[in-house]
Amino acid sequence: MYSQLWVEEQYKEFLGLRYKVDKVLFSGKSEFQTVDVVETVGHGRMLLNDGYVMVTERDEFIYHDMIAHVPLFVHPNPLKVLIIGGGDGGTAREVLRHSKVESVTMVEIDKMVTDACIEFIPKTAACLSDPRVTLKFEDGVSFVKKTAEKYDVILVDSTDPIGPATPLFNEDFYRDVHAILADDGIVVSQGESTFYEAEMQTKLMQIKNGLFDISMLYQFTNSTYPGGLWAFTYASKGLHPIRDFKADRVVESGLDFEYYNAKMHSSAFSLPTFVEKRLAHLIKE
Ligand code: AG3
Repeated sequence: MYSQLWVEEQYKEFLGLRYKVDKVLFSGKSEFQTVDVVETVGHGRMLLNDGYVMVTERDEFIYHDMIAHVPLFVHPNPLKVLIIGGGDGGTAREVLRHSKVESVTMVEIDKMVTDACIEFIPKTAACLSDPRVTLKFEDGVSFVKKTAEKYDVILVDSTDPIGPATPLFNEDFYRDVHAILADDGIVVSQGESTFYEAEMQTKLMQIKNGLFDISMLYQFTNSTYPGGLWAFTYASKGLHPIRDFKADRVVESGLDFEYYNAKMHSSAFSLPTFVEKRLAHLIKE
């Protein structure tokens, strides 16, 4: 008898993505959302928040390479990095590979997510014991409002704009992010499905266009997010992701990547025509 247990992400009431499950490792309900970790047959361990796939061991490297290395190879001296969300630890893991980085502050609203990942997905979460990491289990929205610190790079590694992440897609939040970003700072945010979340993605671009000197979008593919095609938004107070990118730094870093490389860095900003048509007026470069 083989297992007949499947997990399905239901998306937008018209799409379902199913994965065969070997074993349920953790199921909990925090005050913010449901948190599940399952061992899948085809994608390794998988974290779901409110039934939405956040991370699978098999392909998380794509998302985490692209959220972290694009800004960190553009910024000439990224010493202080702030991560909003990112409770699974994958983003922090990639940031920490940059030896220049002196401190990583991660503000995750839901301790249950991080605890479950530390226990069941060490591939992403083991890095959180690094002495350069400060973990804060609190609301990212109020953190950016009250902190007196400034950050060189801010990464908004959020879930979809439902549940606890909803305010992370609002202008108020980005006004505060802009205020705590150093003068040459960069902010990269989870930018949703280019294909299915056009409205939300456009809204995020509008917000960033209004607040930052540079505002762009770059894409990657991830087989376990609905539609496969997904995006990050890039905004900065001046640093341009391609003009200010020194490809030699990637080689000089001595780091080895599974997805990211210097060509991928620049090409990710090339947008398909249907996306360019929708966003051209909001891209500021
Ligand atoms: N952040 C969530 C990306 C959005 C996934 N959406 C979905 N499956 N409907 C990923 C966190 C990785 N650190």
